[in-house]
Amino acid sequence: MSQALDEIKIGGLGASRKRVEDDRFIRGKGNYTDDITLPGMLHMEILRSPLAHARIKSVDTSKAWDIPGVHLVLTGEMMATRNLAWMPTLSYDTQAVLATDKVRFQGQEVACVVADDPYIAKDACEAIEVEYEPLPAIVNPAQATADGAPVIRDDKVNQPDNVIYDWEVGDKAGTDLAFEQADVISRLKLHYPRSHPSPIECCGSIADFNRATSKLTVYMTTQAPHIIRAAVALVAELPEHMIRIVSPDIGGGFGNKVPVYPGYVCSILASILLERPVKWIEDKSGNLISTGFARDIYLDGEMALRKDGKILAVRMHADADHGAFFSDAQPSKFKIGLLHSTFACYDVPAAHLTARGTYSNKAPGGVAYRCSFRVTEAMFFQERMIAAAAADLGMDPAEFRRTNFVRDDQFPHRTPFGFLLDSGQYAKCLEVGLKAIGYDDFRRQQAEARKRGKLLGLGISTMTEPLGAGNSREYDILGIKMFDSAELKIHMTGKAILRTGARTQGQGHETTWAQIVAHELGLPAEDVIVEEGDTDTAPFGMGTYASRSTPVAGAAVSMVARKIRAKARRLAAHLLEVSEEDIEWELGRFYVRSAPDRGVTIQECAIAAYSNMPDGMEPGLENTAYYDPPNLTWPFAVYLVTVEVDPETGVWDVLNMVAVDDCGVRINPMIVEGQIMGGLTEAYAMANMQFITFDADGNCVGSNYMDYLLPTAWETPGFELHSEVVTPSPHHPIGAKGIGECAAVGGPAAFVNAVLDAIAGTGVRNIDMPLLPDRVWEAITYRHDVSGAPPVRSDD
Ligand code: MCN
Ligand code: CUM
Repeated sequence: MSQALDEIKIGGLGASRKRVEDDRFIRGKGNYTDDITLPGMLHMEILRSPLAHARIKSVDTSKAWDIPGVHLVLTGEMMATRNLAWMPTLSYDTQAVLATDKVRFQGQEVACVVADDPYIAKDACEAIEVEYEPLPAIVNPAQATADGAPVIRDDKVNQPDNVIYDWEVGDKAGTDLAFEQADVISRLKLHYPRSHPSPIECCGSIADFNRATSKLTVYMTTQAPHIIRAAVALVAELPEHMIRIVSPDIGGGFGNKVPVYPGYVCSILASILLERPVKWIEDKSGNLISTGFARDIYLDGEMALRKDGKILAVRMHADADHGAFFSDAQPSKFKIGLLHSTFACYDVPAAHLTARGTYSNKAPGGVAYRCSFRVTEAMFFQERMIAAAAADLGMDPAEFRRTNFVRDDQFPHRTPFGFLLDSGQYAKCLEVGLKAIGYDDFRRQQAEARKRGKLLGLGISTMTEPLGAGNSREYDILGIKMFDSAELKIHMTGKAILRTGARTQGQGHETTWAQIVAHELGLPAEDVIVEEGDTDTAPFGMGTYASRSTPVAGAAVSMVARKIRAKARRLAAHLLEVSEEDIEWELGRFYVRSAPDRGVTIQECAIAAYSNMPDGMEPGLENTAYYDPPNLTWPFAVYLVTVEVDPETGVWDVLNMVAVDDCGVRINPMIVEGQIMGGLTEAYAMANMQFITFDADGNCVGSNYMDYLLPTAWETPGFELHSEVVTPSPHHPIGAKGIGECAAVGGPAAFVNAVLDAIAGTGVRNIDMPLLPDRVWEAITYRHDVSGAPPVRSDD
C-alpha cells in the first residue's frame, strides 16, 4: 500500500495555501525601502522641470548650497564631469540623468540636493534658480513627424528627426493578396492612451558606499536586481563583485520598477562623493509624472474577411509615442515589444504589421504595465477589431470568434507573426463564459430593454499572452540572455531554503515556490523558506516582469528540486542497501520496489547527506538550476461584461463580469484568483476612470490622484471567476503557465466592447479609453467616434 503524503495537506501543487508573506505585511512588519535607516544617512530630493521642452540657459545653485544642513547639490554639469550626465537605457538609447542642454519633458530631473533631512533637501531644491528658454512641445507622433518639427534629441548624432525606429514583421505580399480576395474589409483606428502603473510604494533607493571596503550596497525598489547590478557596474564603472543590490519588500511593481531611473544613479554618486548612505524616496507626483508610463500607441488596422465570417488576413500599423527617451525594458530583438502577438489565438492565414516609434516631449513611455511587453495593446486592438468586424459582417461576436479560433487539434500552432503557441482550448473557455453570463438570455433582455429606451450592452474579450521570456535563442535584454535560476539547500533536518533570480512584488513567490518544492520532494511547504532580491545571495536571474516567474524561475525551482531528488535517491539506495534501480519514489518517500514497506523519507535522506553518505559521494544536499525555457507559455482567457449605459449622462455601470482563465496547472488557486481580480480591477480602472494626458504645451494633465483615479473597493464591480478549463503547458515541468497580467491585458476591451454594444446603431465605431461619461455622452449625442488623443485643452 502506498504511504505517499497527501499533497494538499503538505501545501503542494493545487493547495490554496495562505500567503506566508502576509504574516508580516498585515502586522505592519514589512521591510520596504523607506523602512530602512542606516547610521549617518542623508536624504536626497530631486528638482524637476516645470516645462516640457526648453533650453537651459543657466542653473544657479548658490542659494541652495547656503542653506544649513545641505551637503551636496548635483547638477547636470557636475554629472557631466564624471561622464554621468547621460546613462544608457535598456533599449540601446541614452537618457539624461540630470539635464544639461535641454529639458525634454515636464517633470524631468534637473538637479538634486542631499541634506540632513528630506524637508531641507526639498526647500533647497526650490532655492535653485534655473533659467529656461521655452521651445515648442511635441505631444504626439503626428506632430513629431510633421515637416519642420523641432528635433527633440539634438543631443544625438545621426538623429536628424524624431523617429526612433521603423519596424515590420509578417508577410506583406500574402496579406496584400488576401485583401484583394476579401468580400468585406473592416477597419478600425484607435489610440490606446498613456496609463501609469502607480504602485502604492513609489520608487526609491538607499545607496551606501563604504570607502574602507570599496563596497557599494544599494537597497532599492527594483523588480530585477541582477540587471541593475550589471547596469551600475557599467554606468558607474564599479567592479561587479563590489556591488550588492538588495531589493527589500516591494509595495507593488506592475512594471514601474523595471527601468533604471535617474534618482537611483544620483543617490549612488552622492553616496560615493559623501561617503555616507544617501536615501532617495520619490514622492507620489514625482512617480506619476516622470517614471515609466505605459501604452500611448496609435493603432490602425484592417481585416480582410470572407462573407461566411472567416478571417483571411490582418494588416496593422502602430505609431508608438515613447516620450523623450526610448527606455523600454524589452527583448532587444523586438522594437515594439511583443505587439506582434496580436491575433495569435485566431487562425489568421496572413498578416503584416508595421510600427514606428517616435520621440515626444513626454516622460519616457512604452514600458510594460502589467503586460508582457505591449501585449495589452496587442490584445486590446485584436478584440476591438474582432468586435468591429463581427458588426460589419452582421455576425454574432461569439460566433465570429468561434469560427476563427485556433482549434484544439492545431497545437502547437505557428502564428502568422512567427510565434509557436504551446496549447489551449479556446472554444471551450468561450462556451464556459457564455453559459456563465447567460448569453442568450441577456440578448433577449437587451432587445426588450431597448424598446423601453434602456441601453444594455455585452462585451466579450479574449486574450492569449506570450509569457515566460524567454528562450535564449531569441530573447535577451542588452545582450544578456533571458533565462532564470533557483538554488535549493536542504539542511540536515530536512528543512530548506530556496533562492531564485526572480523578485516578488506582491505576487506571493514566498508561498508558491515552496509549494513547487513540496510537490517535487514531499517536504511540507512550511519547511521551505524562500528568499529573493539580494544579489549577494540569490543566483543570477533576470527578475520578475512579463509574468515570467512561473514559466521560467518556477520551472527552475522544479528542476533544482529534481536534481536534489536524484541525489536523495542515491542516498536512499545506500540507506536501504539496494541498488538505485530497485528504488521507487512516491511523494515524500523512496521505497524498495519489491518490498514497498521498506522505505526512507526524504528527511532521512537529508540527514544521511550530512551523516551517512556512501563512499565517494560528495556530502551535502544542495544544488542550483538554470532554466532556459524551450518556448513561451500561452495562457488564454475569456472575459465577458454586461453594462447599462445612461443615454442622458453617458454614465455606465457594470451589471456582471465573468472571467474564464486557463493558465494551465495552478500552483496556488487562491493566489491565482487574487492575481485575476487585481488585473480585472486595473482593467476596469483603465477603461472607466484613469485619465492622464497632455496639453499642447506638454503639460501633464491629470498628473495627480484627484484626476488619475486608483480604483477602490467602492467603484470596483464584483467578478465571477471560472477555473474549470485547464490546459497544461506541454513544455513546462509542472504544466503551469503565467497568470500575473492576463486580466489586465484582456480586461479593458471587454468593458469597451460592452459600452459600444450598448450604443450599437449610432454608427459609433470607437471611443478611446477612458470611457468617461462626457465621451460616451458625446458619442451618443453626436453619433461620432470620440478620441482622447493629446493634445487636450488644459481646462478639459
Ligand atoms: N501562479 C500559480 N499558478 C500558475 C501561475 C502563477 O499559482 N499557473 C502564481 C505564482 O506562483 C505567483 C503568482 O501566481 O505567485 C504570479 O505568477 P506569474 O504569473 O508567474 O507572474 P510573476 O510572478 O512573474 O509576476 C509578475 C506579474 C507582473 S509582470 C505584474 S506587472 C504584476 C503581477 O505579476 N505585478 C504585481 N501581479 C502583481 N501582483 C501584485 N500583488 N503586485 C504586483 O506588483
Ligand atoms: Cu509587464 S509589467 Mo510586469 O512586467 O512587471
